[in-house]
Amino acid sequence: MHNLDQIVQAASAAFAATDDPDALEQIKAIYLGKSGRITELLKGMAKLPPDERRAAGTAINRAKDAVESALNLRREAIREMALAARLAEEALDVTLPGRGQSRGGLHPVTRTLERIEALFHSIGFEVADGPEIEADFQNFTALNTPEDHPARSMHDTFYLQNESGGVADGVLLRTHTSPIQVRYMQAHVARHSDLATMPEIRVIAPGRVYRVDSDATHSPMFHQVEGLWIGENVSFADLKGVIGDFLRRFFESDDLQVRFRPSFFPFTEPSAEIDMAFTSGALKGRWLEIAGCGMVHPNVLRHVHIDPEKYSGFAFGMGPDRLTMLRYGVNDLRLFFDGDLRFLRQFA
Ligand code: 2NM
Repeated sequence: MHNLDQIVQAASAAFAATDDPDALEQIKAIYLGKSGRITELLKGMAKLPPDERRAAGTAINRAKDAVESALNLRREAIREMALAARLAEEALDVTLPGRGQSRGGLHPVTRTLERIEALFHSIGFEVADGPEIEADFQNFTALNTPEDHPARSMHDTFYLQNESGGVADGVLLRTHTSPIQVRYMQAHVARHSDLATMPEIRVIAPGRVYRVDSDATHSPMFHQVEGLWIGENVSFADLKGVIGDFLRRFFESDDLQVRFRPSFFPFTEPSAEIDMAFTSGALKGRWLEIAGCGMVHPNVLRHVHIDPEKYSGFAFGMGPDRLTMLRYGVNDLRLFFDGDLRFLRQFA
């Protein structure tokens, strides 16, 4: 049957001409499908005289087998080509040198903050935080800051804009971490309805603060840690003890002197600057301004509904950026905030 050989040849050629699995199945249908060429021949057998049917059936079935085996070979070949292509594409050269992993580290100011938190935690202080976008009440009013105080001016404080570009009413970037302490006192009072038996407040408030100021020793964003201890009979003597112990533990040295110099803050009365001098080493004998402090002003206590006749307390605020400069001998504050890895890696 000459015609059958041609069909097998044509099918094999068509299979070989494609490397697409879907196209291959479509070509299969032309030959072996419901009305494919081989199938039609098989159907046509019914019309043959009975004595020719057997030979025709054998020949057609042999052609059908040949087309099927050509199809199977091509299917296998296409599968192997696809696999080879995928292996080539996803090849991984395990002999290439690795990219390496660099070691991370904490920012030097973060290390100082964690150190301060651990030291105060060890003497019973809680660590609190609060929003960096603050309200005028918590940042200024509750802290006994007069309406006309220069710190409230736009020269010193970043105020947020409202949608029409004007100054949003009483919304600002906190200028110190004191509003954290105000919020802490408000929450404490709310928790303890019986103020006569309210437990002591012992809390430190570390965090970022913002002021309109920028030069070698001032950054518009810097850090503060403030501390607050409120109770019955908490005195300035307690303040001196806490600060002196803290500084000796922070600098890991007993070779230091601490002095309290009269000063002024709206939120404390009396108020003082805390100076410190090492009595040995490279900085020996130089007095360094290290913090501000004082007894919490009665008006501050009244603003958070604590009775100043029953409770008193001290507060202090220090600059961990400056403490970090002293501890590591860094002379330019801006190095901490430039993000230069050559500088920062030295602390990792
Ligand atoms: C300072 C100096 C003196 C202070 C006061 C308060 C609060 F909330 F209790 F009133 N917190 N921090 C304070 C007092 C801060 O920084 C130089």
